[in-house]
Formats: sequence, structure tokens, C-alpha cells
Amino acid sequence: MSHKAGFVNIIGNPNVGKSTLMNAFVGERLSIITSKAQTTRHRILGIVNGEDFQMILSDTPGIIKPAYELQASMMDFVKSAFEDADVLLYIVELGEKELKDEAFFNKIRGAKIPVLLLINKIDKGNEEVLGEALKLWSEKVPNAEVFAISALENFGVPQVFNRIIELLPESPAFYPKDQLTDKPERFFVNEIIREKILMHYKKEIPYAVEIDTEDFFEEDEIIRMRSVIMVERDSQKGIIIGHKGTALKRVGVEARKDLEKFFGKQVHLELYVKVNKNWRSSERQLKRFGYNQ
Ligand code: GDP
Ligand code: K
Ligand code: MG
Repeated sequence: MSHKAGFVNIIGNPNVGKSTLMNAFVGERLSIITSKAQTTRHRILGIVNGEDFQMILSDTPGIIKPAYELQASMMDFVKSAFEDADVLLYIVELGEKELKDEAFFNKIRGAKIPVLLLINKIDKGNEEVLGEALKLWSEKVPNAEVFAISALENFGVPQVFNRIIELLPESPAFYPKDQLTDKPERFFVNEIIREKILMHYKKEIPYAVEIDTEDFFEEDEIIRMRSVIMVERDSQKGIIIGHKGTALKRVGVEARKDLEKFFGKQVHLELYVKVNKNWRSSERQLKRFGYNQ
């Protein structure tokens, strides 16, 4: 059976209905990740898994690529929004007439990926208003396919959903579906810590570690997490920790910074190292490193 997977970047002003659309996409059937954060530049809105597809939706492209290119500057973000995705969703609401930012629209018009322009909240207007909106946005973004929807009432949403799937490339899933159904945030915490370990230790160390985020508590202002780095031997534990703990501290500081961007919230990360001689037998772990045979 063929499988499709890809990245969908969602752009649009605050309150146009991005979160509502996400919820409508996900419905009852599929797994999702959401961050409750409102302020972040970096977050995954959701991952929608089907038997033969995986749709990764983000309003902050770049960060969720498998290699976790964590982007620092807003310029990078803006750039990647138009390049590092398979489909761009641009959501506006009925009555919105944002005509000021020509540079922004030039970027959308010049996008090399398919653009779906969704006029949302059409339940709030009449046919005349909708007619004007369709005309306005079709002229403004001639390369877009324009859809009139009501995310709240699920009107037009399945059509958009199906169109996105059509546009996704043939690809295996980017994120293991089984790991995303249960405690999905922890999967990303593990991956971000793993990335720091890959960056800072010689090759044999990253291959010997497994990361397990044991606690993840979201409070109003802060997320508290506790993750264990499991290694196979005492000698590896020493290397991970480093002289006076400096190596581990660096991993913790860098991971925390990225986690704060990712979740859009202050993060407290407690990291510790544990020797576990048996983890390597885990089939999941072997698969992750590509030892699939
Ligand atoms: P976001 O900031 O882009 O994520 O927007 P939200 O999804 O949080 O929606 C902002 C507000 O618009 C909420 O009060 C939603 O209930 C409302 N809203 C979203 N979609 C629709 C829609 O299709 N019709 C109407 N009438 N309201 C909507
Ligand atoms: K909102
Ligand atoms: Mg929202």
C-alpha cells in the first residue's frame, strides 16, 4: 500500500480559526499534538495520522523537520514558511482585508509549493460578502486554490483535508505513529535531548543512549519535565556527565532553550543519567537507528 506524508505550514492572523481548523481535521479518529501556548513562534499544531498518511501541521516551520533544525531568527522562520513544507495553508476570515503587507503577499505569490487559501467563518456572512471575499482573495493570491469554509461548523473542511492529502508526497511517516498516540509531547522532548547528545558527543555515545521522559507536568507558566538518559555502561555515564558535570549541563541548557521555543513556554528540565544494561534489546530502539533487518 502506498503511503503519503508531509509538512503543512499554516499561516494566518491571530483568531482566524487555525486551532479550530486543527480540531476539525483531527476529529475523533486520529492522534494529535497540540501546544496550549499562544505566544510561541515554534510549535506543532498537530500530527494527523491515518493508515496510509501522516500530515504534520505547524505554524512554525523548520523546527519539526526530522533533523530538528531549530531556527533562531524570525527571518529564518519567515523564509522557511514558504519553502520547507509540502503545502501552505493560508487562512483568512470572512471580512478580513489585509492589503498592507505587499512583501508578505509577494512571498505567498512566489511560493513554489501549493497554496490553499481558506476563507474561514463563512457562517458569519451572506452570499454577497462571500462573493466579494472570493473575488478579493483570488485576485490577491492568483496561485492559490481558494476554499470557503466554516471550521466551526465543519463546512468545507473535509474537502480541504482531502485536497491536502492529494498534495502530500509519497513518503513513509516522519514520526513513528505508535509513539505519537501515547504521551506525544514526551516523544518530542526525547528527540530534542537526543539531538543535543548527537551534537556534543562522539559517535559511539549517541548510539548507546536511550532517552525517556518520565515526568511532564504543564502548569500555567511553566512545564516541568524530568528525563533520564539511559546508557549501557558506567564508563558511558561518566562521559555523558563530563568533568564536574559540565557536559551534561550543556546538554540540559541547550535542550531547555529549544524546548521553550518548541512549547512556547518556560521549561524546567531535570536531566539525569542511569545505567541500564538491557535497553539495547528494545526492538523500537534498534529500528530508530535503522538496524531494521
Ligand atoms: P486561531 O487564533 O487562529 O487559532 O483561532 P481560533 O481557532 O482560536 O479561533 C478564534 C475564534 O474564532 C474562536 O472564538 C473560534 O470559536 C472562532 N471561530 C473559528 N472558526 C470559526 C468559524 O468557522 N465560524 C465562526 N463563527 N467562528 C469561528
Ligand atoms: K486564539
Ligand atoms: Mg490558535
